[in-house]
Amino acid sequence: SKRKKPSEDNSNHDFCDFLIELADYEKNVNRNIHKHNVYRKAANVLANHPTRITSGKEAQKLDGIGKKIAKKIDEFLQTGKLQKLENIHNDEKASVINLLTQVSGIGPAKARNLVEMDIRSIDDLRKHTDKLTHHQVVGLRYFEDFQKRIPRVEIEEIEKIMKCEVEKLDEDYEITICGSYRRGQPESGDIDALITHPHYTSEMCNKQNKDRLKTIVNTLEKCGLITDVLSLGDTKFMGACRLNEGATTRRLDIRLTPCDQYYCCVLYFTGSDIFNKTMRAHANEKGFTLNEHSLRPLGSTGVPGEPVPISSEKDIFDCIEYEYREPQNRN
Ligand code: DCP
Ligand code: MG
Ligand code: MN
Repeated sequence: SKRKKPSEDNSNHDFCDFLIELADYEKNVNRNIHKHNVYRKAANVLANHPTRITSGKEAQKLDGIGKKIAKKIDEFLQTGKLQKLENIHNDEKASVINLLTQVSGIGPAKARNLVEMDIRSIDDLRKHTDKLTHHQVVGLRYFEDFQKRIPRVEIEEIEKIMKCEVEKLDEDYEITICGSYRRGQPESGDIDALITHPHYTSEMCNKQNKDRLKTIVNTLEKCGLITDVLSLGDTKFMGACRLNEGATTRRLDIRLTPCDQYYCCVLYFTGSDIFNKTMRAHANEKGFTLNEHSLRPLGSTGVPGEPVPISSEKDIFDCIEYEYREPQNRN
């Protein structure tokens, strides 16, 4: 999902808030992914720090916080604000670009494009849907709904319906809700469902498997859970769903994974994205390459070998000598 809200129960949440705002600005307005990642990483480190940081100097001792961010922390502690952010807030064009990127399907380039066509608000955009893709039109239709966080209990209810409906197709399907929900967060931005089946392996690629996800999505549409399709491939679905007719419409992502790739996929899809980056970098240092499909050794030439056989998430950690972390400790 697009809105990443740091947990408000950490002792450094005000620093996290401004760092995330700066991160969003770098990505959405400046299109500087490097700076975006630096700010996100810093916010993440502070969010996981057990005690209140009282100076930039103290912050700089933490992994992922450099001189420039330390200086911002000092400015914030001394003045209660950041001049850089004040300037950004006063920049109308930047603010609108940032707002438009909150619509599902609208990226930084499209947002800038729309602003250049004189679109200044969500209401303006609603008068110009001819300039949007299907994904963006649906994103705009549910703009308010998609901004709302999803409580765990609602995800549990949606999971029950999914399991019940998919079981009717084939009782061997396994569904795991991943993402921030699996990491134990009290609320999520969207629902990330991973589906696997014992007869679906990466070696087979026949007609029956090609239609598996489409058949699942079809069933979930028929029962009224899925309301809209944003995109649908053989292994990846993006769309919208709702618990019942009066309920808030939610973003739903589904991934279908072969059973031999299940653990790498569950690890990937559980995240967080920052955790994935860190773990993949560690895998590289240990001479492996890790992605959502497999863990493979890198030969001396850097060419990946055959996938390591994996039968649990912990196997992946063990193999690259990374201390195991439960999902709730992967935030
Ligand atoms: N993911 C990743 N890198 C990305 C995007 C996603 O590694 N660029 C992985 C890790 C995420 C998972 O996919 O945890 C699900 O992506 P989401 O965008 O749904 O993120 P979360 O579920 O973690 O948070 P939210 O509550 O905002 O949905
Ligand atoms: Mg999610
Ligand atoms: Mn998602």
